[in-house]
Amino acid sequence: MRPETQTEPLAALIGFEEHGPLVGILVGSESDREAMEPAFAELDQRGITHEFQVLSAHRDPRGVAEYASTAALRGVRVVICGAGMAAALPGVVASYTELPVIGVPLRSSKSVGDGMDALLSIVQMPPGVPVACVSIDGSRNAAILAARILAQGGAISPESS
Ligand code: RP5
Repeated sequence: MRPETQTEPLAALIGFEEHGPLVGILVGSESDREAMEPAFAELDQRGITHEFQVLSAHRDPRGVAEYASTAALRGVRVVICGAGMAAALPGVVASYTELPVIGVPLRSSKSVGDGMDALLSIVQMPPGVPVACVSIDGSRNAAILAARILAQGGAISPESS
């Protein structure tokens, strides 16, 4: 019988894998998935393992916190976050992890300024919590940048970067 003081494991750790994927890809909405396809393709082509989750910073802040605070433990080395509109997701993730976070501002039918709302939300992080930012809908570049970061840390061979 478990002692009463034992706490439940964080949901994000239940599927713990020692050699989990190197890149975590998050988006704020299912509607963002298609815009991230170039990132999946780029990472697949380079043989870089990755995982994908839909986690919204405003609809599921607890889920985002759990994911971000346990990602490094599961083997993730870079997190790519795609989000549109007031794109808080990359900044919130960066506040819970010391892993490098790359934000991808996404254009959506509800965007203001054709994606400029998300771009400014991601790129204008206050000092102390850095988020790298690629171009609007620039998920392929996010994947290439992730590969270069991984190569610097020796997580992948330079040929894959
Ligand atoms: C953001 O709001 C998402 O990242 C998405 O780009 C945008 C619209 O989301 P939905 O209303 O389509 O779910 O949170």
